[in-house]
Amino acid sequence: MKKEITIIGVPMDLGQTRRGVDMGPSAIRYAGIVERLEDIQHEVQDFGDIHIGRPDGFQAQDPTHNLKNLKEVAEASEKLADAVSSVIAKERFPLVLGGDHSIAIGSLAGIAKHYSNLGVIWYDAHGDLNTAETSPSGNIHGMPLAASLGIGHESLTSIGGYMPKVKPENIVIIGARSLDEGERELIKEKGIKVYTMHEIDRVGMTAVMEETIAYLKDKTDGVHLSLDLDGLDPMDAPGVGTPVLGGISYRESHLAMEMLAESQMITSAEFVEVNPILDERNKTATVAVALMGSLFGEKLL
Ligand code: HAR
Ligand code: MN
Ligand code: MN
Ligand code: MN
Repeated sequence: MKKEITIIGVPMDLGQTRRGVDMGPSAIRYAGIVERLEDIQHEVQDFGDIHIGRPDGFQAQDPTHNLKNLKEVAEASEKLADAVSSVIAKERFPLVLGGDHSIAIGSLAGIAKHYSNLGVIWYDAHGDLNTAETSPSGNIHGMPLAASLGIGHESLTSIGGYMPKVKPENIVIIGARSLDEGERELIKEKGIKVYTMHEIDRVGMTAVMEETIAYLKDKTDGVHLSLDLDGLDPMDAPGVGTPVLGGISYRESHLAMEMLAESQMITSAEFVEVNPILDERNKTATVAVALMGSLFGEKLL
């Protein structure tokens, strides 16, 4: 089915400390995302990039918290939320290109107000469920899912002027293999559904996706896919800032995207953490584009 898609680039690198991930949107465009989606008959509009302010190097870290670049991340999140929301208001499909994963705070703030029960699929090696208190790094890209649940610093939970964006029972995490202690506790406390690499190895991606789709189908009125390229194995997606051994393969990911396409349940998506400086000949952006092709219904025959 033909979709009207609007691409929004978010050249954000302030949610973590490795330079280069701000070039992710360019790398994904260079790998041919617009042509790829047009080839399968979608109507694609490229909104361009959200402007990301640079941190004021003369400003000392706020002594009341350990959150790096909090002000700049919060400002960018508000801008992104407005942009995403206006795309949905025009009944177009928002496809957000990162940038580090902190951008999900803004994406979800813009998306969730259009739904009464938004589902979220978090495809990632990490849980991104930290707060200032549990984070080992102070990096906000390790916190967006917690912030979207309304947990964490008020500057992050209140983006868009409301909270929470998503309910714990409407979340599915897929690919987890690096969780901090506080994240494990939160997963148990909130009863969040998680398919770690163990379950993917054990029952296979087909069963994981069938279960995920069945779990979200009836209780949600829209589902956002937040795909962190580090969910994939570093062999297939080397251009990421925090690679973790033993991830989901390209083939499994491709299958997962095809099953989501068949389900017709995805109403918004973001692809994040592509870092071309750490990449091998734009491989990770190329993988991201291939996965977007599958997500939007590309077929072999
Ligand atoms: N859990 C660690 C932290 O919070 C590492 C997070 C790395 N995050 C991402 N996003 N790449 O998934 O610092
Ligand atoms: Mn992530
Ligand atoms: Mn990750
Ligand atoms: Mn296939």
